[in-house]
Amino acid sequence: MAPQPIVIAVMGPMGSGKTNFINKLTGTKEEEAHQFKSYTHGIKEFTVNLSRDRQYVFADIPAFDDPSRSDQDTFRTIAEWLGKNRYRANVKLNGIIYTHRITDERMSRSVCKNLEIFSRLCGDKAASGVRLVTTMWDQVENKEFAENRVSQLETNFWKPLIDAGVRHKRFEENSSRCAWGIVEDLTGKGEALLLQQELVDMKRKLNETTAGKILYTQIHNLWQEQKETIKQLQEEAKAQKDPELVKELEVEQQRLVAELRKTSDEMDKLKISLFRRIALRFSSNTQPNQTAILRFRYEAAHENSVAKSDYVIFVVSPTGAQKTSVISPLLC
Ligand SMILES: Nc1nc2c(ncn2[C@@H]2O[C@H](COP(=O)(O)OP(=O)(O)O)[C@@H](O)[C@H]2O)c(=O)[nH]1
Ligand SMILES: [Mg+2]
Repeated sequence: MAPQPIVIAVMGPMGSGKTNFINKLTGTKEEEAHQFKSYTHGIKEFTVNLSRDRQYVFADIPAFDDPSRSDQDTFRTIAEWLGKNRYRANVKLNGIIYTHRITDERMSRSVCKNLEIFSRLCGDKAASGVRLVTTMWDQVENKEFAENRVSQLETNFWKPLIDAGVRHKRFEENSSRCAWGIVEDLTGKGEALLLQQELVDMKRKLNETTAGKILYTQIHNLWQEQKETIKQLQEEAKAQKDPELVKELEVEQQRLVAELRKTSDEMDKLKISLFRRIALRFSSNTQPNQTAILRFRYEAAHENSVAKSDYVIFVVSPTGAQKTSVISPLLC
């Protein structure tokens, strides 16, 4: 039987160096890399044969916040690739590289978004196969600044990942040697990512996964900000006397309303229905039973354990009146 390839996914925000890193591993410039390239579920994969019994597959995973596609699309593409293609066929990732430009002076919204979804998608169990890779070291002019950035990242933004066992590596040279140095110890058998477990083992829908819920929260926050900006623009336009400026404000307002509509559509696609939300309260019990139902009722009765956004439904009737059979179908 042919040995399984070592599969490594490369993730990170747009422009953080994913494709460049893979190009260094395949030893080619992008336009020459066709001989290695294939698409699986919309994800670009590059295969490198080091020897007859050692084959690598590097996957160039699309970033969130790409203006050319919706986050929902990106998320579905990643999930299909991770879930259906690999995990269901019992092929786990051997490693995940997450790239970050060390030259970035601050964490932009987009960089934060990518990092947050990435960490929720991985989960703690897979941490030993994850590498946070800082790129652009060869472009660093102020070494002290870069070292300060590393400390800030390690003690702040990356702390939960590092605490879970994720390691930071520097792509110091923008060379093939350096890229291989980073991936060479990623040969372990690999652990399932949280997203894979949730989608395949726990049969969750995409929007019900931990990463899906975070994506929803982020889109919801954006939607609220957009709404607030539109309101401010309306007030400004009302107070403005100069007709030219009023016109400009109205044009901007229209543009934002169109954006708000798009955000709202994305949000709707990720929304979890009321019944599914109730069902998910019980989903830790694969065999829903009376205890789970009682526990839920108990939690609901305690003000502090119910979030404002939770729906609480009491099912009350005499013993034997089929309460469980009414509730159970909601739990699958
Ligand atoms: N000098 C240098 N350039 C880099 C490095 N990483 C990425 N780049 C360049 O930064 C740009 C964006 O990188 P790319 O790999 O396309 O980012 P992606 O969107 O994450 O795939 C490209 O022009 C790369 O050649 C690096 O470590 N050093
Ligand atoms: Mg790229």
